[in-house]
Amino acid sequence: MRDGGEKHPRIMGIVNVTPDSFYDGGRYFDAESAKEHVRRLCADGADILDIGGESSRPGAGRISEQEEIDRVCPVIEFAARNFDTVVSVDTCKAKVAAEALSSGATIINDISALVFDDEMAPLAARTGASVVLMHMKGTPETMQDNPIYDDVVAEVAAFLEARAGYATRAGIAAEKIILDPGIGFGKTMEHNYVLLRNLGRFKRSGYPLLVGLSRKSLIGRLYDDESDRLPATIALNAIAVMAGADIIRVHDVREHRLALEAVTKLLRVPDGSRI
Ligand code: HH2
Repeated sequence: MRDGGEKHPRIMGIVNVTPDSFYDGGRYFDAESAKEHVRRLCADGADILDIGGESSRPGAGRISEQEEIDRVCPVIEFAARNFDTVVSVDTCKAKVAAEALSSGATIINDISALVFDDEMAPLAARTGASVVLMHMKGTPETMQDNPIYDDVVAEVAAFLEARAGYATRAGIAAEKIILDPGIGFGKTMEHNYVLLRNLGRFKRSGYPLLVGLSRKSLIGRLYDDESDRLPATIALNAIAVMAGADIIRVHDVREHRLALEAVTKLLRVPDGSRI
């Protein structure tokens, strides 16, 4: 993720082919509007598209593998065929991931960090796909039931390092592994902010770091109006990039692309001073 020591944060644009995602559920549920969204995000400058068919918000309906495949694969194929953008599939199911890879995805974004499906690690090892390993406490159904940690940063870091160890033992190359502290997945608002303040801890393992905080409740609780979440999303993502995030996962690609122009400029000032 580094070029000659200079930072190039990547923007991962979210494509939710779902009826019930917390922010954009239903907006891109039919294949045509999802494809239109892909076109838009590519034109806006997405480096990666993360295409998912099942919402992970607490209380969202679970769907079958076949339904998930039917939702995501036509959109993945469209994105991979028509654009240079890297395509990621947001799934915890190995059968869905296998079909997605055949359709042109090259990253498996597994919010269970290869825990939910034993076939996921061998699949990634066999195919050479990259994997995002994300921390979640419990499952999407249980994760927000009073999450408690003694030390949230140490516990999330230990979990991610253990999962990276599991992945490499399963034959996934170290350079294919990306870590993600899982903002909003089994964390209170306070936990989320503590994790964001301590992103540097996750860089110690040497793997690229992905942060997904776009429009989530850590921001939403501060504002009454849904449309007021974007400025804070951009501000916190800029801070995440300053703290070492290599990939930011966002709904609003154009706005982040514009904001990162200035942030990247700031990061590259060659005067050697620390911020
Ligand atoms: N957040 C969501 C989904 N997938 N993957 C990673 N690696 N990191 C995240 O923080 C992350 C993720 C939830 O956001 P969204 O996709 O917008 O909502 P929903 O799960 O309701 O579809």
